[in-house]
Amino acid sequence: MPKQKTVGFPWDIPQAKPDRPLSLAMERLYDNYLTPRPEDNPLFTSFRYTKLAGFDYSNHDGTVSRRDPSKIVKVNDVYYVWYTKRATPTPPNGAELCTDVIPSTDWDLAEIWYATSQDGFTWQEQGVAVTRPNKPGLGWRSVSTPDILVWQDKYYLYYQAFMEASGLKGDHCPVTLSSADSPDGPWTPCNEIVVANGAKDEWDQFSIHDPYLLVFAGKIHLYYKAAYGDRPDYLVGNGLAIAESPMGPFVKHPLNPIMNSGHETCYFPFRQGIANLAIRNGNENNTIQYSPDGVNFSLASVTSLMPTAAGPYIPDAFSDTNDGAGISWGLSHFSDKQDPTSKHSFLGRFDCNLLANKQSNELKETDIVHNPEVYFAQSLSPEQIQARQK
Ligand code: AAL
Repeated sequence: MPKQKTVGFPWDIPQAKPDRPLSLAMERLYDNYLTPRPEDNPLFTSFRYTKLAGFDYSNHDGTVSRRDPSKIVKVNDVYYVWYTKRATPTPPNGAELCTDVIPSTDWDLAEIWYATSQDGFTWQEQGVAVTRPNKPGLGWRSVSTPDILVWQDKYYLYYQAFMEASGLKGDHCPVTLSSADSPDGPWTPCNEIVVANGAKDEWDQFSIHDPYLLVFAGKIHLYYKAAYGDRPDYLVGNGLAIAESPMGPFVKHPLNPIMNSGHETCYFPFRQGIANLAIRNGNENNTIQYSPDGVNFSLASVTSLMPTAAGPYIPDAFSDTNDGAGISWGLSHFSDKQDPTSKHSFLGRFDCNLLANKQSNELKETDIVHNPEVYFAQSLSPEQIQARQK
């Protein structure tokens, strides 16, 4: 029997946009998202987190911090990750009280270390990759927030090079690189700024943060983050600089900023284009976005509890693929800021389901139930309670 045409919106969810007047929200459902149900959307995921084995944090007393992991690469069946490591006599003490050995922020007086793993859960710290040069060398105060590029069989670590304690004037730094023939080093610093801060009064005049490397459309794409405007009224955005070889020149895209939201950068090849996790900060915080050209991004899904400073395992980050496979796990950091006497960060693993050829329905949950303590951790201060009781 032919189905009777309903007057109201149909019960069987139409997979394609139905030919009928639609509310703005329903127009958007079909225009903005790959599928009407997030559960069916390859660019929607929920996240799961697992603690890592193998790292020592000095009883989490704040003197040891590991944060801002790079993307993960696999070489000869071994996973590699690079990250900011701080090992200082005290936790960060703020810009006013910092000295040559006491850090201002969690990423001050840091070095770049690396670790390897066979399974992504248990890691072995292998040692330092990039140390701080003597003053006034680039990054003498701190080297942090690395990412890796593999290009023509050579390895390149890009990272933030601080020439003053972070927090003195802001979080100001440019980006430099070190290169090596093997992921185990030794790393040779290029001793040059490879992505310079913007000109005076431009949005990225003070900081080029979170360099993040992919090879796309035959060229090296370096995504980065900068915050513009005076704190606390600042806006965080991402920029793109493109080069034909690792030392540059990196040409900033004329449309920068290319993302209006998102703190630490996280991009990966997806099908013909590039996908992005917009994490922390901005109107489009907690979204996953997609761009066919690596420049112009649109919303692909909205999610929650995203990994901070995500560094995913990306098998095809540098293969200039036209058929990006997506991601299913990586490392992120967790910052313990509650107690100022033990402030530090530690690495953990996230799992997700952002595979282009979705093989399972796992990790496609929209209704994430949190432990009540997660809510009460966001408590009002005693002063705020008092003000509301008046
Ligand atoms: C991070 C990153 C950059 C900033 C600081 C350390 O989350 O955005 O690396 O400079 O915070």
